[in-house]
Amino acid sequence: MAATENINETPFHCGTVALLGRPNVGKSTLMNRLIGAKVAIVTPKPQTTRHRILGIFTDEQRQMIFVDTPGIHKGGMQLNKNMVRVAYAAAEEADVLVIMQDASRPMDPATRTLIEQFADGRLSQPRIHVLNKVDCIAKDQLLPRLMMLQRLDPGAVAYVPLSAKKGTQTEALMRELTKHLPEQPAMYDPDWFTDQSQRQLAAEYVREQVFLSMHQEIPFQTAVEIERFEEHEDLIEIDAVILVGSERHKPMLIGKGGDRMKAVGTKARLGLEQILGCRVRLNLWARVDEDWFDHPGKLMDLGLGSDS
Ligand SMILES: Nc1nc2c(ncn2[C@@H]2O[C@H](COP(=O)(O)OP(=O)(O)OP(=O)(O)O)[C@@H](O)[C@H]2O)c(=O)[nH]1
Ligand SMILES: [Mg+2]
Repeated sequence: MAATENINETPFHCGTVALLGRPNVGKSTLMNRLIGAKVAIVTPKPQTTRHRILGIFTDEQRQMIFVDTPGIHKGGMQLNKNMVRVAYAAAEEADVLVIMQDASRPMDPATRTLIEQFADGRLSQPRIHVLNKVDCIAKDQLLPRLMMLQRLDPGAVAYVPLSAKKGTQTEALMRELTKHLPEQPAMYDPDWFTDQSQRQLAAEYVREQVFLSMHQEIPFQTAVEIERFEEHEDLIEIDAVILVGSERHKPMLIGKGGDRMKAVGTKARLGLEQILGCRVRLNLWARVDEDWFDHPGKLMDLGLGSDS
């Protein structure tokens, strides 16, 4: 046997990477950027992500299974509690932890507490701190911020400043992550880029548009249920119901003469056609479901239980 037979074979690495942090720091934006597809919805409002979403990146040497998580926050409703539980559970199960913060905002006490919590070594996986949104800060603000992070968590394996939105320095993060992935074969088919079904994507794309078009507390009290998802030869037909938490929110969602719902539907449909790669007919309804966000059973039905 030729001695050189295996010499060029680099071992394959595969593992899970939990993306963790306070709401709105850019976790979903980063995951979409790293895998090159929009599998997680993104809005300027905190608490956009409500359940655990996988985004899978595969090349010749590695498979990275990113786990996007809900932002870690305090909130009194059952939905808030479930979201935070989901984030911590994802952290426990991951091979590598990426703890993100928003560089464009001063380090607030809640972010500091979160970093200290992970730094206490309760979880033994390697930790990488990501300082996101560096496109929004002056260069001279970066070093002091990185030094502060280093002081708060000296045991972390790396501190990476980047812009998820612009895609700057994301390769540096990928290189760092690769070092810490276990050597093992791929877990997912290399063609897969998410664990979400088309149905789940449809619900999320509609919810994204609701979040973008509504103000104040209303988006947080909306959810989307897909009642029909039918694949025809040349199009997918989807019936989706937008749940609102109180009677007074319904007319606000619908808008004058149905304008707002129509706009939500059009934008969601265009996004869905892009990701599903075919024509979509999207029919939307609004329904009042009082306090759905505080009912454990209803949350389970919506895929928002504490293990979602
Ligand atoms: N300027 C700038 N904005 C960013 C960057 N990354 C994310 N954003 C914006 O920050 C907002 C929040 O982004 P998300 O990706 O939804 O944040 P998240 O951490 O997933 O938020 P939750 O799901 O609520 O926990 C959006 O308006 C993004 O466009 C960045 O690198 N630079
Ligand atoms: Mg998110």
